[in-house]
Amino acid sequence: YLNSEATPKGPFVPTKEDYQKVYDEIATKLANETDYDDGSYGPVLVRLAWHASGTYDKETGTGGSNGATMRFAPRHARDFLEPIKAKFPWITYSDLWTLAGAAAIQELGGPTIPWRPGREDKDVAACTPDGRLPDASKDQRHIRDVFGRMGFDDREMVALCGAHALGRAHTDRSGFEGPWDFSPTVFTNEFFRLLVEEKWNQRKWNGPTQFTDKTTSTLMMLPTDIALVKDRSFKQHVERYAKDSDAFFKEFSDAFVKLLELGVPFQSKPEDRFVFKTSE
Ligand code: HIF
Repeated sequence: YLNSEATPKGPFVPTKEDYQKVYDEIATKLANETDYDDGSYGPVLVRLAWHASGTYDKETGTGGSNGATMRFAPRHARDFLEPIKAKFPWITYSDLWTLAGAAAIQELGGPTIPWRPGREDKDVAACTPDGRLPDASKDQRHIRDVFGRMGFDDREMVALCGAHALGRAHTDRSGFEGPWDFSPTVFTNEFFRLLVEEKWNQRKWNGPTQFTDKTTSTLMMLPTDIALVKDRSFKQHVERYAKDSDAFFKEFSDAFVKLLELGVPFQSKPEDRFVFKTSE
């Protein structure tokens, strides 16, 4: 790719500063556009980054964010990022989607998510078969199948699940409804605290099986979320993260960095990752 900043010697090679500019643009747009859901597009960007990455299969080495081959990229997230892609045409979609997820977590008060570029966009032939993303109506065996296929252990699976502190479910998308906690635009360990401290009853409604908190009946847990406290091995990490926010932030960051890098044939080393500056 050649642009105006290209030197006569060769193509434009973006530096950390160039990627920080993309980060800053995402952060500014997140701060300015508060008309969505609970006031932030951040959660939907986190979900985009995870869905782009979560098709990875460690046995075959297929799937993952490299390629931007996700067939059902959610419209809200794509629309949000399209002007940023237009402004920085040198970034690949797969780098942009994952960078946006990392940026959203940092901007919503979460841990830093060190990130590095190197994903290429591929055509539709590289798409993975459908059905690699998890089904929220299932139990702990399914969580272990899906995240085990990506190469995660129990501790990492539970840490990742803390991202459900962000955002909400929508009846017109998944069929489920509601937020997981009272601050769905702030990254916290509330998901774990509520799982442990609240009593969760099955919601009486016509929709799919989901759970609601006894105290306010306004919150939601998916069957896969409740599975985390039904399973003894998972539960010990839920209890630990409910008590220790720092441990959660640290272990979540490590697991999320790993998620965003699955299947990417980087030329760079892990120590070359960029740590972006969060906005003021
Ligand atoms: Fe989610 N997830 N997720 N998820 N997810 C939903 C929404 C979000 C699962 C199911 C759902 C992860 C794992 C799993 C986010 C981030 C992550 C919804 C609701 C469902 C059903 C969608 C809708 O109706 O809009 C299942 C079964 C998972 C495996 C256990 C990750 C760890 C928690 C990997 C992850 O990072 C985010 C953020 C949202 C909120 C999106 C929004 O629009 O607000």
